[in-house]
Amino acid sequence: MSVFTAIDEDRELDEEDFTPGIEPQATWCPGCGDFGVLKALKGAMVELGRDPDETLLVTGIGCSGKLSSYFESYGFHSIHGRSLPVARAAKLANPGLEVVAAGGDGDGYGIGGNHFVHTARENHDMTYVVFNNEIFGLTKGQTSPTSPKGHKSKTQPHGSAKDPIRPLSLSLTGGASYIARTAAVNPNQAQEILVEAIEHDGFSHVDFLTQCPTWNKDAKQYVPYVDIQKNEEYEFDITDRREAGEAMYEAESALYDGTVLTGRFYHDETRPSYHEEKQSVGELPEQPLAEQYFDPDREWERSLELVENHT
Ligand SMILES: Cc1ncc(C[n+]2csc(CCOP(=O)(O)OP(=O)(O)O)c2C)c(N)n1
Ligand code: SF4
Repeated sequence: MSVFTAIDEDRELDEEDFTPGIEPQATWCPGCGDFGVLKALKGAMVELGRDPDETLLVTGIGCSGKLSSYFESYGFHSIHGRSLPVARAAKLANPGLEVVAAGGDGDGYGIGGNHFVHTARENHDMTYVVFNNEIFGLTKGQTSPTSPKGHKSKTQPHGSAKDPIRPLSLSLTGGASYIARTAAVNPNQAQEILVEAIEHDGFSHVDFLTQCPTWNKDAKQYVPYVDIQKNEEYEFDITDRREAGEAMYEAESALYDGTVLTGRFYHDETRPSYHEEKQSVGELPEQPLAEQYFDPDREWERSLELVENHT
């Protein structure tokens, strides 16, 4: 529970509570998959009964990065590829916050790839949502780390010579304790997965397939998709690292051949989070940083002082 809670706890929340009172509420292109992520995230928060003022959404740069402006909660629109270090710092300072980080495939698997692997390795308790549209959207459709081999764009006019990154396998190798893939075209599954990911105590990685009708019209592989949990052919033990790895390998190989396997791939509920580990060896204070300087009687006074000192 955050020390900053201001909302009546008995009140029932709905999606409007996570909708900021600004116009326009989103400037993504018509048909953009990013709308699906926003909708699923709002739905998940309502289902979980999380208050906007107990939640922090940190984003990187890109069309996906705009999510923190379109979602009502504490928000931090950070720099390209750096949402995870910001999110980690905030979570350590105030573990009562529900922290969600988000960004594009270029943001998360390209420029922020190193942070991705190490945040997974340390198992920070947060949810990381990567909008995977297989291109750089905001900068007009250049080849990204998840673009298929041979993908032609202004940056790779003769086609990409590189195999795309395997984000699920990378995440597992890194050490993430919850890994799933979902798609904007499947809002029910997306919401279910986000609920599970947010509830999980540890690093949850959700690779969210999103369509970009403006710059990536060729990406048809999002449909039809298969939910591996609902298809006996793909049965495996989600808690077994080796079996999960094999399922991911299959999913990541099939994606570019047109079979989209979505669902939960790995769930380890036994591994302690970074925060728990550090606290158990006495490396983190009992009282989090955010609470050490919190004085409810002086909150507004201090805010005013801050504003006055910076104007
Ligand atoms: C350090 C840095 N390098 C490059 C850019 C330019 N830039 C802005 S958005 C973007 C691409 C974003 O693509 P992606 O992360 O895939 O997100 P999308 O827009 O597709 O959601 C780039 C390269 C930047 N803002 N900062
Ligand atoms: S450019 Fe693509 S990713 Fe960006 S808002 Fe438009 S459709 Fe969405």
